[in-house]
Amino acid sequence: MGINTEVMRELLRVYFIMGSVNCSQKPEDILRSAIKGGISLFQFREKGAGCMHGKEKESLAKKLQAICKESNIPFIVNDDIELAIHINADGVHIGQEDEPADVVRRKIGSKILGVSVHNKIEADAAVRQGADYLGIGPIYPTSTKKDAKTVQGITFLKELKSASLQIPVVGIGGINSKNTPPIMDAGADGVSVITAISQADSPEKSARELKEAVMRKVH
Ligand code: 3NM
Repeated sequence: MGINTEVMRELLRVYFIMGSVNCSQKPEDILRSAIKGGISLFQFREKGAGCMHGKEKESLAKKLQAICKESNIPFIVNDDIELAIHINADGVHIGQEDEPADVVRRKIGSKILGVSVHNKIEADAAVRQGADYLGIGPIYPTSTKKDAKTVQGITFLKELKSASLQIPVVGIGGINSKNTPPIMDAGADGVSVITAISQADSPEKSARELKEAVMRKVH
């Protein structure tokens, strides 16, 4: 485990994820605005058609990392463990297609480790292998992740809650401030979003509304 469980729960409240292809304005501007609105955690996810690679990707990662640092927002890297280690990110988020969580845990030491899971077997394995939090999705339909699994609603979140899993959990997929309440009621510690913030006219306002929706329901 890389981080105190209660601190992790607080960081998951409004978890903003983005890469250059998700942004209609400059990524740096969107991130600054989202931070003003009250996001609690940021993930750099440079994926999808037309995304950056190599040095260009690293350069954007460093710029966004520096912006997060100014505001003490932990900076998580999606999938790219080498990049995360190279730039000394605060953590990594991996899916089931990536290296096993225990292998990643050994590579990253005490950095934050998030794992996407879709059923109880994957969840139990991720916990055993040293995950700090679980990502559960897609809760609602999303067009952002082309290879997203079947929409699962809040069923799996509820199952995890009734299993009394102690690990912090965050919902993902098609989430906005309006459809946040059921996710929190089902036992999530917070919501992670791409479009709701990255494509908003005002990322700041959108982040603030998400935070308000989450805080009304914090357990
Ligand atoms: N992972 P938006 S859904 C990155 O189900 C990601 O694991 C998902 O984007 C999963 O907030 C998703 O725009 C996309 O729907 C989330």
